[in-house]
Amino acid sequence: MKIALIIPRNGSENEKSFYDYKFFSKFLISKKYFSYLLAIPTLAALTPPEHEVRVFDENIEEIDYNWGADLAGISVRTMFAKRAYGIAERFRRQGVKTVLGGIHPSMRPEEALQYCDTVVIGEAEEVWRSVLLDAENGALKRTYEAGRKTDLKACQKPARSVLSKDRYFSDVVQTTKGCPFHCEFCSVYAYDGKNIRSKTVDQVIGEIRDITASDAKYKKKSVFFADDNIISDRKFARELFLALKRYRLNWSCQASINIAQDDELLRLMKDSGCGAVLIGFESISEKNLSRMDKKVNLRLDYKDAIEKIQSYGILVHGSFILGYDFDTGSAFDELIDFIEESGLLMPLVNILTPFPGTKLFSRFDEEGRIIHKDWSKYDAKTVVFSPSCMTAGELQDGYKRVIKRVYSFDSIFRKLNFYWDIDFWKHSNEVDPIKFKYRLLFAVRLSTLLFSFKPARAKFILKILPKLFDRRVRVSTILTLMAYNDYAYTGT
Ligand code: B12
Ligand code: SF4
Repeated sequence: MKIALIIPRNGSENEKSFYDYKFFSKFLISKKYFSYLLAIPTLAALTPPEHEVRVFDENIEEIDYNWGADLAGISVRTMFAKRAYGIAERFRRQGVKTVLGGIHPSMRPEEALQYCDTVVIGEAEEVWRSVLLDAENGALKRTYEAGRKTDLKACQKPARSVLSKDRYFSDVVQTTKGCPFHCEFCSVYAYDGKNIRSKTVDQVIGEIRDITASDAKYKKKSVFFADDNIISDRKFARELFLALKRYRLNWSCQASINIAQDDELLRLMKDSGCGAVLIGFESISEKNLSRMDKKVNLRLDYKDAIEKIQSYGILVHGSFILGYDFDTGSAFDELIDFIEESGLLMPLVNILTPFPGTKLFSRFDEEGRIIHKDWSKYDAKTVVFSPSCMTAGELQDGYKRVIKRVYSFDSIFRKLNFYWDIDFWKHSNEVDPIKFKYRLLFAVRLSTLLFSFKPARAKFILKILPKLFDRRVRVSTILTLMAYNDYAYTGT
């Protein structure tokens, strides 16, 4: 069979978000995206070789509906479920069998079945071959669901060779699945289970070897570890970090805040190339944290934790949620003050979103607080529920105010100077110095933006230009921050 594996567009063409990389593409004059969905090369690896597989990632290319696919497999998260359903319907109209999988259809199979032939509920590993066999025999069932969780140690390597690798900034590797906690807003424990399952270190290194070998032209490979908490199994994490050291990666990950208490792990992380860690701080209100059931955050002082982790040269991307039940009108200024005082360079600020399958979704649904189920707006930047202590409009405006403040050019410039003064990227600059020619190219391209009628940006560029040839400055950091500013100030 000819099998099309599809990543639906995340957001509309004109919309912007923290994650869309539209600013990057425009700046670099080449359409690139942050990364692919790991489910796609995972499915490709599970597909027997007699089939022909082609990947269409709408974030970087158009889908060729005339390719002649016999079957289309579409990976679906809530924020692009609406788009995925549209794609499935179009394929179906052309007589192509359509299979939807991923977290959203798994949480709402009845809904998804209205738009496709088959839904795979949960992980693909145990059922994908049966799906393909049944499709070949014209006997596709409506749903497939594995009877047990996948043993990651028995998994094959994702087939990344099917991807247009040069169109992504970062590779994605997953080492563990599952989470023992039960945060109210999160679907991970419900989907991936409460037990931590991990690959072997050798399996992960096998993937890293493929990644580093296939793109030898890039001196340093950028890898994002798609674990919910890279330190959930500390023994495994320790062994992994030791093994990663020789691959000269520039990697980032997600971890729980208590990483700050483990100096040995922090040192191993840094030594093996970790440049940044995303930490779900979620809220600075203890009442909210208790309501969320995010107990791990209650035990530590956030500012101390940030300082400690960053003292190892690992940048903390703090992630926050606005709109939880105890957030009142003062929550916005409090969060701005916290971010500015702690110097977080790239905070991720989200609006609370009740994703299907979470305890939060059930609670809000019972309380009649879900405003609508237009999944395209379940993007963590749009209010889709009625907050407790303010109106939906106040929450939306407050969110906008927070991101505008923390990503104002004044704030960015102040924070950058702080990080340059302490030579924060010293280690990265030693092991992976930025060539003069790249700094020059960056400066030239940046200068062209001086004429785009954005006075605040032009002022920022004029202040930044003389700094670009300072060895302490990483140009990619500046570009990311400019992209965040561009998003924060969209529509104003
Ligand atoms: C890595 C990650 C990110 C990365 C993105 C990198 C990337 N390109 O994926 C970053 C950090 C940028 C990110 C950001 C966000 N994320 Co995120 N992220 C994850 C994470 C931790 C891992 C995803 C992953 O790679 N899994 C590994 C693959 C192999 O697993 P999988 O996709 O589930 O695929 C398996 C099955 O689902 C199934 N399957 C999947 N697709 C298909 C298709 C077919 C045809 C079939 C048969 C089977 C199948 O088989 C696969 C193999 O077992 C998940 C949590 C998780 N544990 O999954 C959250 C998760 C996907 N993120 C989530 C959210 C909400 C966000 C954010 C809004 C931020 C936030 N507030 O948490 C932003 C939104 C970004 C955006 N606009 O796209 C939610 C999505 C909820 C939902 N219902 O859609 C999740 C589930 C976490 C959660 N809190 O509940 N995220
Ligand atoms: S938010 Fe993090 S700690 Fe909480 S349940 Fe989800 S993955 Fe686990």
